[in-house]
Amino acid sequence: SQRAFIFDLDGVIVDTAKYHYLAWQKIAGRLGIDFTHEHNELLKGVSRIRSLDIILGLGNVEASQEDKDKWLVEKNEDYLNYIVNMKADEILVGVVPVLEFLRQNNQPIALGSASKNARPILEKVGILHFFDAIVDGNDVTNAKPDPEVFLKAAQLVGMPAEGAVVFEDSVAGIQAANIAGMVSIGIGDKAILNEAQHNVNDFTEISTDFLQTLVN
Ligand code: G16
Ligand code: MG
Repeated sequence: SQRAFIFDLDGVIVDTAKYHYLAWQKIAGRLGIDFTHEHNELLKGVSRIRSLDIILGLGNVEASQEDKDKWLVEKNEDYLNYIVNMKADEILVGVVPVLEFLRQNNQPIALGSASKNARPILEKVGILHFFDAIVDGNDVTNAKPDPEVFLKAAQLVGMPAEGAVVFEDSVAGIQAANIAGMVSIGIGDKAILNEAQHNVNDFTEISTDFLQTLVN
């Protein structure tokens, strides 16, 4: 049988968090805000606009909407300069074999990401062709843990939400999947992603046997 297999992007397919970090650091640095790696964890799966508000909050910086808009554009231009050089070797370990397995077993594959840059990133690393549908930051109004992004993804591939499988590295994303009645698979730290129905450190820990039970 078939079900929708929905992948988050950042932290699941590629580690773009490091590029978001570098780009945000420039903005934070100019504003005299100390923005550490630990702070960057707070931004995972969070929209661009919300991320800026979190960073400004860390430094107790108040800003006009005009300034914020300007910084958002600058941040993204900088980020785009980092991702333009991305190649297939930046795809996280074990992802491609899972995509290939799903393809071979005729399973619909979708992306469910908060990023507005999802499509060019998939293209850069050469795996855009695996995806039957892409739902990203351009398509949703409600951020995770709202299930909108995953519900739309299932809908676009013509599958019910119930029983769809979601691969996620953020707590909000796992919650969104659970709310949608989907099978949530946490990629990363089990202690942090303790609400997930299944946990793995990375895709190499997802066995063919396990995948087989999902597609039977
Ligand atoms: C990703 C990242 C977030 C980022 C967001 C928006 O979400 O995890 O840190 O702020 O996208 O990205 P952009 O500025 O490219 O629109 P996800 O859902 O792919 O993990
Ligand atoms: Mg993520």
